[in-house]
Amino acid sequence: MDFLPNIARTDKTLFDAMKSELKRQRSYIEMIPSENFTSLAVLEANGSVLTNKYSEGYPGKRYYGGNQFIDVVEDLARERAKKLFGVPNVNVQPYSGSPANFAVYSALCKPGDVIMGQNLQDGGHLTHGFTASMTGQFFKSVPYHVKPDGYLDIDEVRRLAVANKPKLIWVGSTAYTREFPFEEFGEIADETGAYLAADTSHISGLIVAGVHKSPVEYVHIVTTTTHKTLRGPRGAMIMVTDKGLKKDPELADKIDKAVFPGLQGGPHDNAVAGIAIALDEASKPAFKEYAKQIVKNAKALAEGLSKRGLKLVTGGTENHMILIDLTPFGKGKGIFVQEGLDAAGIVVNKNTIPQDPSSPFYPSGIRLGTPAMTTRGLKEPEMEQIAGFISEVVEQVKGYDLPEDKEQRSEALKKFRKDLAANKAIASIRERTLALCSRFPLYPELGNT
Ligand code: DSN
Repeated sequence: MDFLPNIARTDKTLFDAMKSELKRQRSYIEMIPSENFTSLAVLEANGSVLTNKYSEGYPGKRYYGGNQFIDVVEDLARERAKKLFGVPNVNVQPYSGSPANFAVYSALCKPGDVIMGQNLQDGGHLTHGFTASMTGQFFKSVPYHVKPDGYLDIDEVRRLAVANKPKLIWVGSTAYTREFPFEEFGEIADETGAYLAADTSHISGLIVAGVHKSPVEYVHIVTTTTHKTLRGPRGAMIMVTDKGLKKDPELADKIDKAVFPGLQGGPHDNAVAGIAIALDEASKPAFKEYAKQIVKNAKALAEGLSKRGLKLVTGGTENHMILIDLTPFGKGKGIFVQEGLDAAGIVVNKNTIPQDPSSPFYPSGIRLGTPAMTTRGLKEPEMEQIAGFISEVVEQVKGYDLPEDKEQRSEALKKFRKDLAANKAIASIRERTLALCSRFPLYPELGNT
């Protein structure tokens, strides 16, 4: 199969960038927990003629003609999601996770209403009420936190909910390495009359495979992106549960209206087709094995890092993710470790940790995840090897400090990057990460780069 033959012919500059991206994906150890490698079938759907169609509305009720086949596609995606997650209603049209979450607010809240979500530095998502997000500006956000041991402080959640009577409570995060206590959140929502929405973006693949508890029984709404552990195209879904319909029989209608016409125009039907494929793939026994391996790999990586003396938030993991706390080496070290790892061939993201002494742009943690490399076939022995690489890189860069002064900071980073390019230990790790990647080919069908 030729790689992008038409782009190669018509747009050389763009083609070169896209080909280089394929090469990068193949030759780096991808450890960003929210990324994955979709199947070729999902890629095909995303690049298909479905991108040409406008289909505002929902199956059977469209504003434009010519949607008889788009209806089939969207119904397939909706029915597969209902079956896989065990919910009565699904909207597959949100463009991505943030718009999906915003649709939930639009359906349930008025500006100024009280909402609760996990604090950003404690692992929560921007759209769960962080000040820099519109969700923290349009609504009165009451964030809850994790305890000093890194686990969710469910007593605080209860206390804050009783005191503030929120309209909506979010459970779910982007940087939390333990199972969510959905049942207790459900009780708190019931006691206080709040709607409860689970944002399972990171863990949906684990949930449908049965390796993480499902929130469906306990919450009114579930939102999820489709491109993380679920391994589909970029997109999102909003699901309404039986419990949600019991609380509010109009809930599914409210969600549908909030997505369209409330917030969006025409759905991205090419993405909806990709979601249908990903959901079918996720229903297969092989996906269960894949999801189990994601968690086994994360545990193996966590053990490998801990035994090398690296401190992990909560001391380990129960899902696909690990959060390294770099504060034993000083504050704001995330950027040095992220860039050091990148130079060594391992892609991660710097991340805040609970009570981070630094800032979100220069945080003191590193977030790692195993979904993408598990797709490539890596198992526990390779995780042990990667833990070794990470620990070697941390040794190389932990002595660099981030000056407080902005100008000095940019000079310090320049010098750090120059040092990194000349660092022989990092170059030796890069050779080993390249060798590891070459043992687990990615998209061989797309030909040589
Ligand atoms: N950017 C996503 C993540 O990395 O978790 C969340 O929006």
